[in-house]
Amino acid sequence: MFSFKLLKKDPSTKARLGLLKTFHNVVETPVFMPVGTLATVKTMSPEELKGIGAQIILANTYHLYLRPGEELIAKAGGLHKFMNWDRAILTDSGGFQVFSLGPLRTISEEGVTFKSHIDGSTHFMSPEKAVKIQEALGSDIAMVFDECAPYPSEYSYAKEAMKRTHRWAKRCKEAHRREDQVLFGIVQGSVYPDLRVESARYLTELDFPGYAVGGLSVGEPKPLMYEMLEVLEPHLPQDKPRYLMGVGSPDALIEGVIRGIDMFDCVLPTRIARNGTVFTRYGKLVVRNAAYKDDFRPLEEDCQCYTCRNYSRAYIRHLLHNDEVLGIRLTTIHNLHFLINLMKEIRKAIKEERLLAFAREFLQNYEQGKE
Ligand code: PRF
Ligand code: ZN
Repeated sequence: MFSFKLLKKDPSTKARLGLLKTFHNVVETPVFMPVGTLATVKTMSPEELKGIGAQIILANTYHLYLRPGEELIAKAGGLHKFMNWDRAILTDSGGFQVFSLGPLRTISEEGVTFKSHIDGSTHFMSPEKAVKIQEALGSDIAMVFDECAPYPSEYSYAKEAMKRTHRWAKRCKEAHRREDQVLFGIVQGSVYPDLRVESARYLTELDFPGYAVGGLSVGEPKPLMYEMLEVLEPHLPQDKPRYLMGVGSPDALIEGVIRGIDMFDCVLPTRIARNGTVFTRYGKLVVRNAAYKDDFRPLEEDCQCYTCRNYSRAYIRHLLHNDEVLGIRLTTIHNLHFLINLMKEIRKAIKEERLLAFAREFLQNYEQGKE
């Protein structure tokens, strides 16, 4: 039931146009996946998300395991039913979240012992457990439990983390049972080209239905991230989807697509929306700023989103300054629409074999700024 079909490869870049058939819907790639950590894309109803054009969303194993617990979600009939979302869901394994806890965790070959960020209680997460929880959640796509080495990491540590990630990926694969869910592998290796190649080779041999690139966008300079994607590209199978984890700035989405990435997720659009920052074609705009006090233009001229068709910068700024909930809902709608629409334009440009020209123009506008 799950499949990935390559429709077209761009002749002048590594970009790909594809169809990802999940157990709930068919996803057009390249795609951006909004993040719904706690089984909700913050402030958005599923109807609104669909209205914006969201095809697949992400949820987090770590957070849902801690609260409300995967048994409760299974009792509700699974994550889709629990949150009333009938399109695809990808769950991240919790690897990244657990490793981000810093002093609150200890790693062993068996797994990771960590303290809950909610109440300080002690928990243990292993590859087998991460798979079991994701099976209980019932997502369409589950992720292996990996170790994301921080940036910067010494070569020796990055190698050790990568090797452990490989052993854990194998254990995840062996533990995975659900037939209406697929499990993706995660490439690690920090910013070391030989480790990245080794990781791609090892995981490809295990044969996953999709491959994620983890361990990037963790503080390294963007050119280094792009270099890693270029190093990896020839070593990832052509006929499987590739997912760059935790990347969602407009420029990095384009640069990622050009280097052969099909899927992205990031909290960036929803997070910055809640502190009053929005994407525009000419860069980010801090609508909270005094400059927009009596600016009655929409957040972005020509934007077709619900927010821009109906509300002004001045009104949204007023809402945000008074902590009115509608303010962060309106900025969230615009930011998600912006990225989802950008991916739609990218797909159209690939189809029409003008991706490079589109990318050049977009990046020039976005980086040079205006207004
Ligand atoms: N591993 C997992 N989730 C992730 C990452 C990773 O390396 C990243 C890195 N950008 C984001 N989310 N499991
Ligand atoms: Zn808009």
